[in-house]
Amino acid sequence: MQNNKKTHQLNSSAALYVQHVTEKLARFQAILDATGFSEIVIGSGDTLMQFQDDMAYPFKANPYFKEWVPLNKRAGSFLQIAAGSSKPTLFLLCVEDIWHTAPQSLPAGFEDALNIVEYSTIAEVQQQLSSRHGGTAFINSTNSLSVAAESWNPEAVINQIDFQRLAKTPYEQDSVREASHLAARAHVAAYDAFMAGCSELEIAAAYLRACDQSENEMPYGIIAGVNEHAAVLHHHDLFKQRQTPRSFLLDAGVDVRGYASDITRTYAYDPASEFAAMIELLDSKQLELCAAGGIGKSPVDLQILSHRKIAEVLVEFGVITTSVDSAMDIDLTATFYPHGLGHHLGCNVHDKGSRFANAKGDPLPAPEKYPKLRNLAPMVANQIHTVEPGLYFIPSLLNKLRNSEFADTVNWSRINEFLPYGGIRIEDNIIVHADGSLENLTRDAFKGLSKQ
Ligand SMILES: [Mn+2]
Repeated sequence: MQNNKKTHQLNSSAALYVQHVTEKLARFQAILDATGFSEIVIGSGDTLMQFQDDMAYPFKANPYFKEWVPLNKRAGSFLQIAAGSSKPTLFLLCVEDIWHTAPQSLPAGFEDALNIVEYSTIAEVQQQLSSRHGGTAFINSTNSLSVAAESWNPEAVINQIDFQRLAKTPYEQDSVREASHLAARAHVAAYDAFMAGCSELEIAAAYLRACDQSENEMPYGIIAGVNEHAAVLHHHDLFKQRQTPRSFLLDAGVDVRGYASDITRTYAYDPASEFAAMIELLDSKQLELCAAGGIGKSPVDLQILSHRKIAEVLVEFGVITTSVDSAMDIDLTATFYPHGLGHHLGCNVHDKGSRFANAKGDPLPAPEKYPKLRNLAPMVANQIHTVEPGLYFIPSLLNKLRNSEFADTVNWSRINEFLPYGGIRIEDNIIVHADGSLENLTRDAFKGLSKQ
């Protein structure tokens, strides 16, 4: 029974993959037409050696390659997308190697979408490059095919590729959906480890075991903050010492076929604590923010709305002593919520393309109040977004506030009560469907599990 189910899943993702490649071919044909090149060749990247050592850094294929081919461990591969061709050609490096395990291969059925050529020297790939007018645009971290400088990562091509990425194919959506299911299960295992009093490193080990992945396979480093560490936005340096548990923030995803889920949950050890109530209120605000998205909605407007929601939580818990409106006027929430509401998600965890006004790559201006905001373009159909408001008690930012003219707009004794809990972030991944509906991949993935 189990086997049948597995076979069915493979078949359906292979069918989706064939459809994905067809759709990407049409989009890249438009890029070739717009930029005048006769082909685009994308390299997966090269193995990078550590300085003065015979050890390599862990290899990860770049997102431009992963967008086409789910081989994220295969260095030295090239995908050739030629104008007018019905299939892209995948060049795979195949040399005798007694030191390493056999290289990663494509999932069953995926090879139908590609012409596959095995090569042993780079000259064999170079011989296949287009000699037609317009020539080859080559996308890779190094110019390993020795194309002319102006044809290596041409900005016009890169911008067009980034822009078309905004709308995700059904295959891409399915990959992030599957990555959400795997990650949700692992989040619950991590929660159980936290409640058992485990160290941050032990919690991360429980997470990896539950999703059956290695640390190098994670789409980004696991952020697992117990107690005050929940206030460190990217707490990657996980502690080995066990601590008396109060709070726990876990930001971790899973990679499926090169596509990431990106999920954050925050838990209180004591469900009767005020911090638990604060998490619950922020959770309801986060759901309101998820529902506020949609086709044509501006991430900038949502960013402003998210600051209002954070102000509402701070007022409710007596952390700030001003009204929501005056907190917005003096930008008081920036002390407690110093990051963006979310980002576009895909084969880059922070996927590209959402800063552009058009396919040419003309930049959209960031709002004056949030100059670092990267998510600027109105949402489009089939885009995947993260929604991740946060509320933290970060000592360095609080010290700045204490030394500012607005020091008396907060209740410092309340802040001292919450400081030992670090902070809260709740992050879901949402598909904005073409029919206007919103699919919350993360909430769906947690349904039926023992912890949400
Ligand atoms: Mn995120």
